[in-house]
Amino acid sequence: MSTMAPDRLTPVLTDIWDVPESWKLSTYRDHGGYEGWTKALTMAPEEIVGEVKDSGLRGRGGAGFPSGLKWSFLPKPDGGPRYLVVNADESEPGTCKDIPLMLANPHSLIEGVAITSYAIGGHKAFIYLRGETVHVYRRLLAAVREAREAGLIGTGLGPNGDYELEIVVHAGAGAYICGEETALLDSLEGRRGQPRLKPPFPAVAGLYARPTVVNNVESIASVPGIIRHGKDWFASMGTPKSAGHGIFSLSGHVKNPGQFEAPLGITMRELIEMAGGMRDGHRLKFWTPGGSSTPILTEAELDVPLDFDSVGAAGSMLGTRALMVFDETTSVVRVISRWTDFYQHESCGKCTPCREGTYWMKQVMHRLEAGKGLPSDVDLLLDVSANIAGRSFCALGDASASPIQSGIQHFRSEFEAGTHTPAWELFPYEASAIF
Ligand code: L3W
Ligand code: SF4
Repeated sequence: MSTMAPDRLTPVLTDIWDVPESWKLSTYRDHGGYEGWTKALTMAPEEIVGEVKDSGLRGRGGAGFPSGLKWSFLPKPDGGPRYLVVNADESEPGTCKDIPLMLANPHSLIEGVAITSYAIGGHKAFIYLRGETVHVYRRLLAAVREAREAGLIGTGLGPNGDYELEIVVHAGAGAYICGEETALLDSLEGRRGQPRLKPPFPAVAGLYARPTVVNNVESIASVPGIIRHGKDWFASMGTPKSAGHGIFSLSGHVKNPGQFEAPLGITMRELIEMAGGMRDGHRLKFWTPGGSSTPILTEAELDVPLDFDSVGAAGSMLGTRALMVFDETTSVVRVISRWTDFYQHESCGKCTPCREGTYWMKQVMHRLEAGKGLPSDVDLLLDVSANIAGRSFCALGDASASPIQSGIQHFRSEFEAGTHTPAWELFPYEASAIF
């Protein structure tokens, strides 16, 4: 189910989600599907890149990097292959937008893959999916088959019949780190998924060391609308530096959790209203803008526009717009302890600060949760997290530190409540008194 912000925008990504059999090619085509692809095939590839660049589309996978700019980083064609890889490894705690999108309207992604591949001069594209989501895997496979049978992908495409495109759907083995783009590429190549050193960025040396564009599902699914309706249409939504619309996934203590499509720049207060408000008789305690990886915020930030710059200025990150809502019944220590378990489990082990640091943070969080922490534990957490953030090989390390640091910043007393004064400090003795 998707819900639109009233009077804010005509639904775009979620427009047919509630139509019966929305995932079928016929349904998508009845609602203008593949018109963007037909139009794109009459355009020069560089014209498409320019259109997406000027639309202001920024990556929807968390980092917000300008999509058209990323495509333009690809070196000039040298006759060798170049690839589009779609990052469909959605697994950020709280994020639930790419999987519903692929289930409800897989053809919007496939159309975006076709347009993007054509724009970058690629003939083979991969959709790297989280392995556990078998139902999504089947739906994508069926949709790719439908598109191939309808002559929308495959061979003999375009007015001159000289363009061809193959789409491969690949199911990973289910590791959060494989959402990091270079770990994803290693995994796709058949290796253990661990991040690569950047630069070189994938745009220069990606899959099989060839130029590769890696984009999130929602970024790619936004491309058909831009081509169909034009860059100005897209840029007219959102804010000047965070253009367009996006899917916000709300979970937790609201009355109607779910996906809400809205222009970037909408506020959390408005989104909570769209979700029916907080549970009856309860009030907001804290929330996350982009899942557990982004510093938590409180009631004070309810009116911050949810765009890349404003959320950054408020001390957090827009990230994947995974808005987890917690009311006053929630123990902040317990929540952050669960998230720390997650990061410790998902740490790939490649670098020491993250591998060791997440382990120690987990031990300390468990002590505090059980009310058996030492008085020095809160400062110890700050010390360990400061030695992970900015010192790890990839963003997972930084992400593991952010809930602890922001949690202590906002709710230090709750962490301190989990400490106790050890017996040896309550009853100090001089060793000389015994011997
Ligand atoms: C060429 C340059 N390309 C940057 C490209 C780069 C990548 C994109 C963004 O992390 C965030 C992270 C999570 N030449 C380039 C260049 N690029 N400079 O631009 O790169 P970057 O490094 O800013 O971010 P990232 O490594 O992609 C993503 C946050 O998202 N996050 C996590 C989301 C989790 C999921 C999931 O569940 N799968 O998406 C949530 O907030 O913490 O900060 O393509 O190659 N000079
Ligand atoms: Fe692996 Fe963590 Fe280091 Fe990233 S920060 S490379 S996940 S150990």
